[in-house]
Amino acid sequence: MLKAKSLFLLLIAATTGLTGFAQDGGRKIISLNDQWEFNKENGPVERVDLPHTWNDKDVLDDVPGYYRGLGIYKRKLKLDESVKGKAVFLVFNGVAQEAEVLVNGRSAAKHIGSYTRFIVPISAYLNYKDDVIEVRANNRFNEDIPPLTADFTFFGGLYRNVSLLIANPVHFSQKDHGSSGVFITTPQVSALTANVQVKSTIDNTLAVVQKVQVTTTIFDAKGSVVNKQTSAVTINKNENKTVIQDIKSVQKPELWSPENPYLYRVVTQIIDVKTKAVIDQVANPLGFRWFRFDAEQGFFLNDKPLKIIGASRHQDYENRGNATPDALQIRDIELLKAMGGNFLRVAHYPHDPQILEACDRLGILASVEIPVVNTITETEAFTSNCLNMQTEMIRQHFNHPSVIIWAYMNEILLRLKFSNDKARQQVYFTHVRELAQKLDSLTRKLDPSRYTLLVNHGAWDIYNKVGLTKIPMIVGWNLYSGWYSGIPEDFGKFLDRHHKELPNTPFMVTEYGADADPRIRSFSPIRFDKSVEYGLKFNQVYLNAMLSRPFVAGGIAWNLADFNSETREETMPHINNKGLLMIGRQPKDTYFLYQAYLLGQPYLKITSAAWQDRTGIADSAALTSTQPVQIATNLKSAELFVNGKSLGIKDAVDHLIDWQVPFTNGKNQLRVVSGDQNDQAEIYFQLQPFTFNDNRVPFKNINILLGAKRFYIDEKEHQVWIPGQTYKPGAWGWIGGEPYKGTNNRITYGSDKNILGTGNDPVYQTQQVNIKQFKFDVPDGEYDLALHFAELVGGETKEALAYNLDNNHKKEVEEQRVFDVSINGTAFLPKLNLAADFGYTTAVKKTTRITVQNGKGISIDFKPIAGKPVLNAIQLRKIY
Ligand code: GCB
Repeated sequence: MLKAKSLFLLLIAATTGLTGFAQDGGRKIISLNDQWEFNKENGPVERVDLPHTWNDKDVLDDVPGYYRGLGIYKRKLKLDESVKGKAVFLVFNGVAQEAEVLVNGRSAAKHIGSYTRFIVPISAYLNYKDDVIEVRANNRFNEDIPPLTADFTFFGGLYRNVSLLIANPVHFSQKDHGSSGVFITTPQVSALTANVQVKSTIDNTLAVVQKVQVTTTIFDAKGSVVNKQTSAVTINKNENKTVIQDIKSVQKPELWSPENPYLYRVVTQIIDVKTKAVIDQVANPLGFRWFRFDAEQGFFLNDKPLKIIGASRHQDYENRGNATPDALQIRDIELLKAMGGNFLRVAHYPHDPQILEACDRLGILASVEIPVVNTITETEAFTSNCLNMQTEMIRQHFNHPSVIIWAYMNEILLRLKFSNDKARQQVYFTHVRELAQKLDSLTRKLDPSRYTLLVNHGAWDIYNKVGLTKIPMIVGWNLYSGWYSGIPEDFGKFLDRHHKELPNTPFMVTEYGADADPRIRSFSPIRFDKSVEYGLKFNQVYLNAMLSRPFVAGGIAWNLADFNSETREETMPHINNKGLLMIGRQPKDTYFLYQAYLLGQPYLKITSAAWQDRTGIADSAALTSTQPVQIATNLKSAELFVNGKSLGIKDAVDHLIDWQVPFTNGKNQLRVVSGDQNDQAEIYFQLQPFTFNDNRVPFKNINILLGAKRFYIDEKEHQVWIPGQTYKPGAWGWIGGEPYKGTNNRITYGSDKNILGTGNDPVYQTQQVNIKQFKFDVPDGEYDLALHFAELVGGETKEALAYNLDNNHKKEVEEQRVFDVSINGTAFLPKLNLAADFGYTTAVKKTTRITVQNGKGISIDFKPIAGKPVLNAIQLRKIY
């Protein structure tokens, strides 16, 4: 019965993010990621491998929403007779979000919640011949399961690793909330000596008493045994027994920290007393560290002050939804480390186990939270699901030295329910407070060694009134002054307010960020323009404010990378652009800014080097166009060379240096130097003539945005769009009208609506309203002209979305808009009615070839018939 011989020849072991095992360790873990059949309810069957989501494609289209329903996965299990008598389990690292597991058609288990592991014992259902597993996963809306609403997409599916665990009948408990069954703490720890406590629970599934030994061995990073303890244990039949081992006085433990993430390995074994065979074995990480939060002085790790600076992360990836393979998950933590970050907020739900393992290895501190976001449901089922998720999270991730905080609520009063019924609202607030209190108490009980955290948005009064700032050990504030409201400089005032009014409560800035679409650049950045440049300014102000205030324990950027959020529209529909990295993890300029702020070694980087194709209008009568170039550095000063010529040495201000660079037509070599550091970039510049009669600057083509002060780089078609200008004789520009300013007093930049029928939304999201004319004073020749329009006003009133910049969503006052467009006096688009002819917020592109003759240039006239004519963008290309 307790034979340790390897019996599972057909099966190949693979990584699972589960605790380790050894070949002779009595258990086998085999990946079941391959060979699944999948179908949506009533849909066609396809062959898939895991990780898999059924929403990876339908979040990419222009159609709002995504499939939220049932998905059915089936797979054969090839087990032979030799497995009979073993304890066989299916281990699911995460299924979104309700799951039922059937074995040979019989229901073996159900699980609620997308983000935690569950383990299903299946021995009782197996025939060891032609076993079939079926997983019925459902990501429908269920009011009893958090998250109810949130600014991220609730992908469905078997989106994390699945494995088979074959254990002996006596094994470390698989019944404890998906945990390893072994829990490690360091009740006493200092640089001189430490005590380790190992609590293991063993299941005896046999109908006979078992006498075993439990042996715990601590190995150092080199593999040498540091300490070992063996306990004799007798376990009654069908008993579940907990063994506590106190390993005293580990001398001079090497401490774990971000600079030196020294990991020990704790291997716990169940050993057959008679045969000395290892019946079961698990390994867990161990880091020796201690920490505290202080309301006055911030955070301390191993008694040394440490400013927490890091980022939050969502688990999805470009084109893959949440089905992100292990290697890409781990790479995120490497990118965070390479940025100089020391903290990961695992938001807004527990991530794949690989994430915290990587944090342990790389020295990234972490907080983990359950997905109770925005609102709660006042039912017992909701409460019990929350408590269960919190328990699963803590039990499953308990042994990670990187984890220092358990959190449980995010911006729970973001949308105030029952605003029209104050009495009812008070009842709701009471329920919220009670749920917070329950989660906090549970957390302190399950893990007294870590801190609890509750995260609020910047509405100071309401969180204090409801009492949510009194419950957790640390308060988190998600602050967006200078984005959703106010100016970046308000941020510091908020920090000071907390310090003054809650002087005994440690706090962190758990979120801050501004959208930055890397395709958008601006030389006069303003709020909501989505430019990378605004993002840089915003982050500078925030970093300075936090770094200069010791009482701020830390700041956590929102977000490490852009992520899917189906309900968002804006310049990149369905994506939240607050990442320091893009959704495919390419760095944005803001990522480089963080490196400049945080890295210890000398750092020098041309931030916009990735913007390789630029265009701009020649400085009057010159053969250059002057545009800014920025570098990020932690050095005092640097010198910039353009095509070998020095532009002088400049000092860094808040880790950035700006130069005004006179770009010439064609290739421009940039080289920045400081001491022995340097960085280079090659920028291809297309010079636009200041006036068309300047033969030294031949005109090729120009792409112009109207109503915009931003540049837009269409990386797919390699087109750079520049902001429009008022008409200048001899050159080009618009006459008449004003930039679109939104409706209902929305404070947006242009429109924040998804423009249908294009991936180039920014081309259509701004416009000149009431335009009279657009002129190009080009010389005679053949030209291709393209006019771009979109009706930005009207259309369906969407449900108010908490996060879209426009959360006003009043029905817009539509006015009839009909106008004639003529080119050089000839009708081109008579009686154009964008809404009626093409639909609201739909990209309309009209092109034509024009012969310019008799020195007349091009003049496009807009004549209103009803309402005000508009033009969103215009392109001109000279053919010959
Ligand atoms: C928040 C939320 C987060 C959003 C973020 C944003 O406060 O906690 O889920 O994604 O703001 O970008 O608006």
